[in-house]
Amino acid sequence: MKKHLNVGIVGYKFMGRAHSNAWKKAPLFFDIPAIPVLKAACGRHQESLTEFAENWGWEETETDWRKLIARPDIDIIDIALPQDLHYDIAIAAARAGKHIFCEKPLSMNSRQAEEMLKVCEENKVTHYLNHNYRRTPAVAYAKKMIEAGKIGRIFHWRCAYQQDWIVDPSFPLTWQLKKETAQAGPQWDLNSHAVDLAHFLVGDMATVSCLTTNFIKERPLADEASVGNLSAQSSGTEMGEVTVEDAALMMVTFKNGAIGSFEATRFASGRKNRLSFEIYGSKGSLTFDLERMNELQYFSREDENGDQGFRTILATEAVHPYANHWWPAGHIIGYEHAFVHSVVDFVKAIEGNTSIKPDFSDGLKIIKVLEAGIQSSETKQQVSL
Ligand code: SOE
Repeated sequence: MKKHLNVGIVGYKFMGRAHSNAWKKAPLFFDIPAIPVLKAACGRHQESLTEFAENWGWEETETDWRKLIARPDIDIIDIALPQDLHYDIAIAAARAGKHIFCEKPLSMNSRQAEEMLKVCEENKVTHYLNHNYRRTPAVAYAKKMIEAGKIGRIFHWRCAYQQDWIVDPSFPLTWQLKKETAQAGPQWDLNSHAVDLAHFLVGDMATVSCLTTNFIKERPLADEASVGNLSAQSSGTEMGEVTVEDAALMMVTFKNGAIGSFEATRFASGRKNRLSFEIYGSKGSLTFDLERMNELQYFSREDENGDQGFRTILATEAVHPYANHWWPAGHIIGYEHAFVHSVVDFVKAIEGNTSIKPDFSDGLKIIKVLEAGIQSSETKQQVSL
């Protein structure tokens, strides 16, 4: 019989559900060295927590994360919470020798991120930061194509992460719109993913220039109980100040000589969760759009001159990372699958005593870029990393 790894999850909303699904599905579709057990779910409100735990098959519940971490039967702490709650839990979990699966963005600032990384390293626990999009087959295949030299020297990275869930001024002031809980707006929430992908596919950055803006300065206060999957209701007519930016535009230089741009917004009407990137190199180009996440567009300068043009790669063949564990070629996969792939690689890393990317060191590097962006937008100066 395979070894079991007991998971304790903290958080039971959007990411709690996405992670629960991943812990359950991973051993069904992948042959992994240990079986994750959905041991205990933790949250503050017993009634909704119990409902969540029963629905997803978590064996037990805890309403205090400190108690969850103190339990000797828990091997992994899964932090499926907003970023203002990561630091204390990650530090305590690492000190207790638990492996950590943490939602992005890593932390509120680089000081916290440095400490989180240090304590994980001191306690030799496996730490993973869930930038799930790296493990989309099409994106993982893009990385392989770049490594195989098919794009050549990269000149341009062009990325836009666009959503539209707060265009309506009556959308309430949820935790994502307050500096004390979110640190920043799309710069943290969305550009953290985009910067992770840029690090993964292009490389480290040298300088950052950034412009941020705020379109709606005040919103009705939120009824906290109603805050769900990017939806929420207001609690009445009382208004509160929006203390994060609504959109961020970054321009960067990479250490390898490439240049890049990042656009992150929650004000792009009609764009629900559109993370798109374009990479232009000396031998060819690649483009990706999360709203068509099974596809990659590839242009090769080495094709016959008359035949040249962007072609669509449907990343569902056995040769595409992770794809052969799911369905026959052409039977597409979705948003939740990358979370499953993350769990698979995380369990392999724990059992193989190796690290997994992105980890807290990658998270720290990302936070430094995001911070440099905010600094640049405030000072109107380019910032060197
Ligand atoms: C909200 O903008 C959000 O849920 C992000 O927080 C996630 O990381 C992203 O994957 C989808 O959008």
